Amino acid sequence: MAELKEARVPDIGGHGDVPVIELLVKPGDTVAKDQGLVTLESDKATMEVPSPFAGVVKEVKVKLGDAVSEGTVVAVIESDDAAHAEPVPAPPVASAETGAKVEPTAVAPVPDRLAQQSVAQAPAAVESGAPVPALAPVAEPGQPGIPPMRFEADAVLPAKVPYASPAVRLFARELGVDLDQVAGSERGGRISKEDVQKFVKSALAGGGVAPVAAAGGGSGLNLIPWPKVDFAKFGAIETRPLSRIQKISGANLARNWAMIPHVTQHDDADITELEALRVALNEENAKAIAAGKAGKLTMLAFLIKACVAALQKFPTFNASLDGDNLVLKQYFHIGFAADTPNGLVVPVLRDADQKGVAQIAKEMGELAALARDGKLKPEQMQGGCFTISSLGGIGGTAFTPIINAPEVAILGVSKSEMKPVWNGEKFKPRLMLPLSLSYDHRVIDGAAAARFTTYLGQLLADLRRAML
Ligand code: CAO
Repeated sequence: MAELKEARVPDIGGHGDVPVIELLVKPGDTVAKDQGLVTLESDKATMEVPSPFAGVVKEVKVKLGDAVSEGTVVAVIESDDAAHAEPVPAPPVASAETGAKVEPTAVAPVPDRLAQQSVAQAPAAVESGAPVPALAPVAEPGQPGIPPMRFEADAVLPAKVPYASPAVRLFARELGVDLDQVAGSERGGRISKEDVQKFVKSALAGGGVAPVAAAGGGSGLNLIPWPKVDFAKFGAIETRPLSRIQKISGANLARNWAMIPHVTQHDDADITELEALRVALNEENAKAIAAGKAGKLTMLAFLIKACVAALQKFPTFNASLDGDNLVLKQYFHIGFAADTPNGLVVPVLRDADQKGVAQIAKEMGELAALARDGKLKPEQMQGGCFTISSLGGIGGTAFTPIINAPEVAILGVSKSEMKPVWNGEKFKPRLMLPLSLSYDHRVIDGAAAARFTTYLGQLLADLRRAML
């Protein structure tokens, strides 16, 4: 007799308010006992919440970004224990990907299924807005005492997600190996550590490279391993672990730098009048700002407004590569790089085209505060179309920002400075703002980039142009 039962978060080692980073099931799905329902991410690891019983998912009670603790209900499952409780050994099933017959394999008991995974894997995808691949079962096949369970590769592995344990994924990541390129020798095409080692040996011997699939097609990187140096041999050292954010953003930055052909176009914008207007408006509103009734207008808020106008004029900058297609977005969500004690994050300000500068400045202040406190939700870092990275409050004359894939351009802003500018008759002191626009040369050519920065400069010199 079927009955509705609640699946709750089990003991997760005392962690509380752990965010849900992935939903592994949806209403209507049939789940086996111990099958993952959602993935959680603590400071140190990701883990799946297993279903305590077999049945059909009636309701998923959490959504992406929700914070859960031990006992939180994640799903309601219609359980028919008579029908589902004892998974029976299943006949081999065909893998849709390979067409090969896949033998039934085993899954680990509940504690082992709380799979510890490198934080650099799934969260990186969360931050970039990409879908997070489901975790593969982590138990070694043939482990004693574990009942065999039907393994349906399609159900467990989304298309093209290589089948490997978290430990093997971490190992491959450390060596810079793309698991998509490694043939798995174990049952069901599962990739072992030895498979990765073999792949690296073969690549080093010239028998093959470790190509990295690019968004716009495919390209190959034939990298030698990272140098291993015993620094202590040369003097005193201190070893500090990277923060979680540093690991995530580092992996994203390395991929973007390696896979996107970057070019950076530099220009200076005359913001003499704009800065005078900004200062005047802030003075007018000084009392309201001091009382917390109005937000301070920041240069970055004006820049966002000007960038939206430039993106509207040059739509290929508000686009993403998707295989052989360019996806042109009709919305304008702008990311801005924020420096936090734990590292770089990019909050996204939504629908900037529909907001005034004061509203943009207010929302940016709120997002920057959340970023500094480490309280940004995943959805507040997703969906960006174009990013601005401002180092203007710190210093410098120019830099090369790295594109935030799958976006195709990013604007770097350095410190404005009074400079003598020739007006055709004489030098006049003008406040000049250095702009550094990095763009994906597969999508944008140099002439378009020069037109974009020139137009942006004209807008910043006279924002009335944005109304035309
Ligand atoms: N030129 C000169 N001065 C500037 C300026 C510019 N381009 N931009 C800002 N300033 C000045 C402001 O006038 C302000 O000065 P006052 O306090 O005297 O008024 C001060 O710098 C702070 O400016 P702000 O409050 O407007 O903040 P911001 O817009 O500069 O920065 C934020 C906000 C969230 C972007 C910032 O805190 C930050 O994190 N910056 C670093 C981003 C980063 O790390 N980028 C690199 C990514 S790649 O590693």
